[in-house]
Amino acid sequence: MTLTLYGGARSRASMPRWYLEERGMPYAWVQLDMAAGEHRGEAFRAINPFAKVPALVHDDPSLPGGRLQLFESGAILLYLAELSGQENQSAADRAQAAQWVLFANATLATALFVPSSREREFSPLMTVLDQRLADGRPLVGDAWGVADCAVEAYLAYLPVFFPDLDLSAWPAVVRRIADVQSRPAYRRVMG
Ligand SMILES: N[C@@H](CCC(=O)N[C@@H](CS)C(=O)NCC(=O)O)C(=O)O
Repeated sequence: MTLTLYGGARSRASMPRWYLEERGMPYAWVQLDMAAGEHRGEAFRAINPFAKVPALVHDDPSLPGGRLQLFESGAILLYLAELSGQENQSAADRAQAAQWVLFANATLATALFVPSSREREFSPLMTVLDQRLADGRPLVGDAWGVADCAVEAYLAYLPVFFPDLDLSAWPAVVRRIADVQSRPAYRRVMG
């Protein structure tokens, strides 16, 4: 089986790439030259017709047609979680993992990156998240997993995209960002 992840420098592809590194799953990394518009070219549109990264190609004889092509970072993350065999297995745990991945990609991402939402939503959302993270425990089950990867990846974007933002009102978030930044797999991806 071969996993090929397509992304760009400083793109959302860092999230599934971090997950692959954490789980020790072999993969090929294809970094598109997005500044030159490589993601809009015919070759990549055959993988994701919406011309956005990340995208994942999974080649495996057991798949219909021998291949699966996936876009949307959340869908890619959840698929990798399933393939890894290292996530919580109950239906309830899987549902909660999906809940956090969707929260990260829809609610949290909007509150961070859409300026009109940021003003209204960022602070209350961070307050609730801080309370949830205060015990230092994983979001689902007893061990770090795909839910943590999705939420922490966005939290760790904060000092990158908003270096002047004061996070001191949310100490658990600050601690979680520091934990993420010290993880070897994260450092391999983010440098
Ligand atoms: N919801 C999508 C968003 C994908 C997305 O917007 N990716 C950006 C990079 S982070 C992109 O490819 N932008 C290129 C463009 O819009 O031309 C996901 O999570 O995968």
